[in-house]
Amino acid sequence: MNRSFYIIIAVLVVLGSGCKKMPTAVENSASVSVQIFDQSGSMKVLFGDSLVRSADVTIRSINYGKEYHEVSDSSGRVLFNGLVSDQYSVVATRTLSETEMKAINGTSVQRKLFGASSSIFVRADLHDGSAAIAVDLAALSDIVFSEIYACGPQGSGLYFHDKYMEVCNISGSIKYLDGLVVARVSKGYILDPMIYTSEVWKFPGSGTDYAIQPGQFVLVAEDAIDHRINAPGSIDESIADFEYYRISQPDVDNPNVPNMIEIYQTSGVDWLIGGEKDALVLCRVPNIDSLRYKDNFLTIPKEYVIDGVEYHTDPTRLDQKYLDPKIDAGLAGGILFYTGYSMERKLRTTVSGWTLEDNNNSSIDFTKIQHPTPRKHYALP
Ligand SMILES: [Ca+2]
Ligand SMILES: [Ca+2]
Ligand SMILES: [Ca+2]
Repeated sequence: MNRSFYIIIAVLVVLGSGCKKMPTAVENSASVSVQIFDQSGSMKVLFGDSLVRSADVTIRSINYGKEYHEVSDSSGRVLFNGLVSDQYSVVATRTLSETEMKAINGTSVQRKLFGASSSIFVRADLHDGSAAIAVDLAALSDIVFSEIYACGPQGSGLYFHDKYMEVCNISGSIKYLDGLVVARVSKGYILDPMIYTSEVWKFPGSGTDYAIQPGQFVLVAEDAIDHRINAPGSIDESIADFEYYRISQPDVDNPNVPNMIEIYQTSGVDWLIGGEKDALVLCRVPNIDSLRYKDNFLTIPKEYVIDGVEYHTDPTRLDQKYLDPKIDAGLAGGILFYTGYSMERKLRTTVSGWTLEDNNNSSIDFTKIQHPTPRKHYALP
């Protein structure tokens, strides 16, 4: 997924001139045509031009949350009708099969073309909106954040020790969690190649100790205990696969559950992600000792990021994002403290079963769920 080399260009061409009157058109009647162009040269090799055929294109109204999905035609174009006037985010994805990749560069390694924008404006009184999205080659993600539960349970006072993250292997083969880094993002620095992080932990293991099967959900708990004992509205996390344990603090350690390894954390008695808003990244760092401090942050090159999720109480506040939009163009969340809600990546059915949405846009990829689903998915039995 999040490789820095895809380029996002979105151009909105609105026909018509400076109309100062209020819109008079009927709502839900706007339309926008989106054309997808490939910058990688892949389509040119396969079809002789840069138009992206069979791309999955999803647009989402930023203020109303309505989503629309279409597949591009032979001219790389999709037309969305019946839209409400709003600002829209757009993501376009086109999987390149092993056969196609063999023709393109001889590798036979499945990839995808990916591009996105969060600044398409659609108005009901201006019917001829059109936009262009440029896509480029991106890696297919293998391990992603599948769920983040952070707000604390309902009806249990100010209890918040039951936070957890869950990851899923969405590739088709066995992967290993060993050494994967989880970090809290502190600062944006969109033009900086580094991410500035405050809490950095890694999975234990020396390479092949902790396998994650395709489709497996792995629970990484703040504390791997049955939280219902202390907080009736909470859940049992003694089933966790890993737990965060701060050896320097009065933290609890379930001896049956392997501990995450602390790399850098300056305060707090435990791994402590924000209850209402925060940003997390999952990184594959070749050599953890190579990471450098800058001011009070441990910096991680963006090219090491394999997934990132940002959430906020108000998911329309894209102006307040910490995380580079190339890593996560949107915001999950919409959840208040002590309401028991969680946020989980949506499921998409495929010819071979299911996968999780991964458009590098948490507004589209995640949904708010009433109850956490540790080691499971809300849409699966
Ligand atoms: Ca803990
Ligand atoms: Ca433990
Ligand atoms: Ca889950």
